[in-house]
Amino acid sequence: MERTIDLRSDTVTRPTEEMSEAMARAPVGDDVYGEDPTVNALEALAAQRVGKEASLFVASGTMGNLVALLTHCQRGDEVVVEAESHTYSLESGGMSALAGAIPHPIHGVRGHITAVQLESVLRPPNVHFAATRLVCLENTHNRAGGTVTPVPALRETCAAARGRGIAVHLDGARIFNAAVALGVDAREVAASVDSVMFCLSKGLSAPVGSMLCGSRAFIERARFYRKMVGGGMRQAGELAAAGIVALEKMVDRLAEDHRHARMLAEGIGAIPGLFVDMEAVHSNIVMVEVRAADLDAAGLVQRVERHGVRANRVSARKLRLVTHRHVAGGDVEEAVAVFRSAMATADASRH
Ligand code: TLP
Repeated sequence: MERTIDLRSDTVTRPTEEMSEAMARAPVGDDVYGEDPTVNALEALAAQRVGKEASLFVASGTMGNLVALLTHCQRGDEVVVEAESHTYSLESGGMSALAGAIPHPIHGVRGHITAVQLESVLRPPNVHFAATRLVCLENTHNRAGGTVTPVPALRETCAAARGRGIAVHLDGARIFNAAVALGVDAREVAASVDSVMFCLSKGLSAPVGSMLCGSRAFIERARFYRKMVGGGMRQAGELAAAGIVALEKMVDRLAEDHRHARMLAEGIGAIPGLFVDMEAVHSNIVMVEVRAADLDAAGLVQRVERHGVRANRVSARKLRLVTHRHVAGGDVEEAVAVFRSAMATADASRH
């Protein structure tokens, strides 16, 4: 069996050797008492990297978004979300089931809720209406294909929200991909939002963990809600040590993942029966539409998997490919060849 080229997600990245070494020698303590020096160091570093006062180490991106919702909202509050956002569509309904919020989904423009779109759905206070407390943005936007929202567009939506006394949370699971793609500091991407969550465990290669960042007062309350959902950790410094390496060493290399994604998109987009919207390829994600009449996304995923290429089906006709540290330039070429032959076989079996 040949080597697998795993394009399902950047979450499959394994820790680097430097991370494993840092984990083995990390000084630890009980973090629920605030006594883990490595967690404290990671929280200070993460806050600084996105320009916020404080941050909180959480088990996952899903937990970070949930804790943000619990901290911003009361039960019954309305949250404006992008209709394809991870928070709304891929977090097991936690927004309603656990935070008690009512989502108001809007189809954004390449994953972004514009200021004009936001203005058009906000209603004046009235006894009939749930109180709109929060807007959730996502940058890069996963389902839109890793699309990046530029800083001025973020700023406009945040200003529209702020003008109505509404807070903004950014699901920045891949905020460093956005920053690298835009050629700006992550602080600029996060500057206009009230809170931001980002993941250490995706392209940055840490084994576990995400950071929720915001003002000192916000993070103090978030710490309470993290405990409530069972996320208080003890000697978590071993995990935090990998997170520190992720932030210090793994950000700049994301540019390589973006180059590979573009190569992959160009190669796959040129295969008859497959379509890639090149305008949407901004970072390390490529969405592929299967346009062949008698093959769907699930069928194509199965076919390429037989040749060692793994992809995720996202809908009947769409599959997702994600580049990361374990995908080299040669792997991209090989993956394109596997897709090409899978489509050619599909074509031949029709005749
Ligand atoms: N996304 C995962 C899957 O859940 C789809 C992936 O493979 O891309 N926000 C965004 C934008 C995300 O893409 C993800 C993970 C999360 C939040 C949740 O992070 P985790 O998986 O750590 O809970």
